[in-house]
Amino acid sequence: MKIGLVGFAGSGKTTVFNTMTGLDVPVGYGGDVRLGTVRVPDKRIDALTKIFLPKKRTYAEISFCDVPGEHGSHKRGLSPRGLQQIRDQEALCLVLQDFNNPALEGAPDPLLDLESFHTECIFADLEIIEKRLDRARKEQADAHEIATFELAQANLEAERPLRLIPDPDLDRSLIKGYGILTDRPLLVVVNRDEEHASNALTGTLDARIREFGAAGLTLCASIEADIAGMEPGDQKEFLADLGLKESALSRFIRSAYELLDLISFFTVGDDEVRAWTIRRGTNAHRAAGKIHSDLERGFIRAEVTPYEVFMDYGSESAVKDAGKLQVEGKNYLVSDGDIMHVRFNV
Ligand SMILES: Nc1nc2c(ncn2[C@@H]2O[C@H](COP(=O)(O)OP(=O)(O)OP(=O)(O)O)[C@@H](O)[C@H]2O)c(=O)[nH]1
Ligand SMILES: [Mg+2]
Repeated sequence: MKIGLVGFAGSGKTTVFNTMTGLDVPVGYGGDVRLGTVRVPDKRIDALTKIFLPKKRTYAEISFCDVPGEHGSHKRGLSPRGLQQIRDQEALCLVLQDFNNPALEGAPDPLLDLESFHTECIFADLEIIEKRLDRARKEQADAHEIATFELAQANLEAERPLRLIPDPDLDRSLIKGYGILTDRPLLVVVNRDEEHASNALTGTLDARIREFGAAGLTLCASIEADIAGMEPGDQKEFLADLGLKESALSRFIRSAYELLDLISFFTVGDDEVRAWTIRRGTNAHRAAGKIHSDLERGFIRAEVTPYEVFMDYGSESAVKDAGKLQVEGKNYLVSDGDIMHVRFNV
């Protein structure tokens, strides 16, 4: 999954990037666009690895793209370059400054920044949609296409992010590929001073985040970045001192999976134990295609064991002997933690 870190100058994006990736990119002012990848920790993969002793173990991955803010302008906003960078990301993470940054003028105002970001994205999308609509009308495109763009336009004019429109109402296949920002899942990270890091989100800020169909998370990125750079043993201790049970990365991943409605299924064997990320509601046929297109094309059946069942019996043969192996067809909806073997023929 590709997540773009966006936000206004000095909001702490690079610090969040360091927190998530454990890297040590210089913070403070601008810099280059950076990419970093993290493994999605999963205890189930560790447990399966102990049983199968595979040559390779593969976790799910999230890649972060850190986009520098727009400096030097009197108005707080996103740069055209910044907007361009985030268009090809699958999800956006907006970092809001809610700490005193001595390099910036004035007091932090995360609500104002959230509203400005929202407005900027609405206008950027409206520009694209209106162009498409004009062209579709000129070229006398079919009525469905025109209606789709009109629906998008009407929502944007009412300042409603497109992500709020449920799937059956908006034909997303027609707006895909145009880099529409308000249709991207949005995670809002409220970046706070140490003392307020663990306070819950409340009030208008919380309400607006929900109204935009986004998920919110609070943290103190500068402290968490320091912790992320430590040995795993020390990390727990420092987190406990802050009154936190989990690292920012774990909390972030959990929110992201929830927001995007993602689940994991596993493939196991002597060669590799591997986690695959899919949307909840994906059927076995399409999940097989995630592993390899041949598996989707030649799909015969999926042999499925839920992770917990597998752990109860301890081996695939024991699961089979107990009659607990599920044999499923194309339309089976894959569940989180399913261990899948796809039988296929091409
Ligand atoms: N007190 C405090 N300072 C922070 C926090 N997060 C970042 N900072 C500081 O704020 C300054 C800016 O942080 P960056 O991470 O570089 O911000 P940025 O959003 O990447 O900035 P640009 O890329 O220039 O737009 C740095 O001096 C950080 O150390 C935080 O949670 N609390
Ligand atoms: Mg930066």
